[in-house]
Amino acid sequence: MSDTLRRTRLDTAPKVERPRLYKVILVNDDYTPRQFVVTILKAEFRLSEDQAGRVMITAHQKGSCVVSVYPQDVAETKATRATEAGRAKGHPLTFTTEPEA
Ligand code: TYC
Repeated sequence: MSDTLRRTRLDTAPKVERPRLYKVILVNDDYTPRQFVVTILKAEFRLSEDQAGRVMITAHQKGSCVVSVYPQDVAETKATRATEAGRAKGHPLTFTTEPEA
């Protein structure tokens, strides 16, 4: 390798940016049973019973609640799977995603 190339590489600061994270958001509705929401939060997002209960009640009272943050593809896959699990049982339960700050 030429000196010119070597110097260029050493002078270049490594640009390793962390991928942007996406929030998965639980949206309240008037129909999905509370216990079903908790079950989905535990199964799809690996929340404990306590965490799932708190996230569910926050969404119920405030309209929505951040469940967790993940890289974009993971966030979208989990939101879709969790929403479809509700649809499969006839519930309007909805999870959305949005970029973190
Ligand atoms: N509001 C629902 C009820 O009273 C429970 C619920 C909570 C549904 C949170 C969705 O994201 C939700 N049965």
